[in-house]
Amino acid sequence: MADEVVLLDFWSSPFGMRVRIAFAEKGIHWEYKEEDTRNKSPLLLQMNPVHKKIPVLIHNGKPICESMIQIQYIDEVWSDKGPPLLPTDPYQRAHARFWADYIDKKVFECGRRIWTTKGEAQEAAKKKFIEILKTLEGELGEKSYFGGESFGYVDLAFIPFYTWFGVYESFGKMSIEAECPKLFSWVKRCLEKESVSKSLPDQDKVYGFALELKKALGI
Ligand code: GS8
Repeated sequence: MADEVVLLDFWSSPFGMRVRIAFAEKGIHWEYKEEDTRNKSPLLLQMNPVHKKIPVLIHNGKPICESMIQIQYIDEVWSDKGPPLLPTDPYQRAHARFWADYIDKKVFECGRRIWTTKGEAQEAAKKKFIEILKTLEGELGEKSYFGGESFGYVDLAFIPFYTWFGVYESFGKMSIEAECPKLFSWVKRCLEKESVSKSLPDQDKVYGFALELKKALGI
């Protein structure tokens, strides 16, 4: 029986982008279902009753929630397809999970504060955001990718936020490339991969979306 793979997603979600890249890396055929996160479908509420958030991966009718858990699931279920996303060594796996968790706890929320606040709150968010990026840049060091020579789990966790860099830079009036040049070289290296470039939306489109969202939220 052919696998039925469905992703409930929203185009500008960095979390959804992670899963799209993982599918591309593994060469998996999947069906994209766009959700309206302000008018959630009965399917989304049924498949993710706890968080009610996208992305949701539905594999042969069974839901898997939370993007990094989905990535690990994809790596385990389709271990015979494409390159491995997580390292095999337990210590290296733990290390990769630590950095993906750091990204999850820090990047989205601090980035959101840059484009949704003003004045002192915005300045504090900008300062914190650069600190977070510099920490990630330190972890990357001289390596090509976070895990070493090949693209993997931590790269996948972080690269989707590149599509939001234009939003952070415009609203925060800052240059991420000037602050973190080595991290920016890593971004360019990731974008050279077709699995990444083809899975990510245009920065301008994301910027337009953030503008609309600000208006809609009245901020
Ligand atoms: C985050 C998903 C999320 O925030 C993951 O999958 O990694 N930890 C989760 N999804 C958002 C869209 S992206 O901004 C979402 O579905 N929001 C709808 C809501 O909060 O009601």
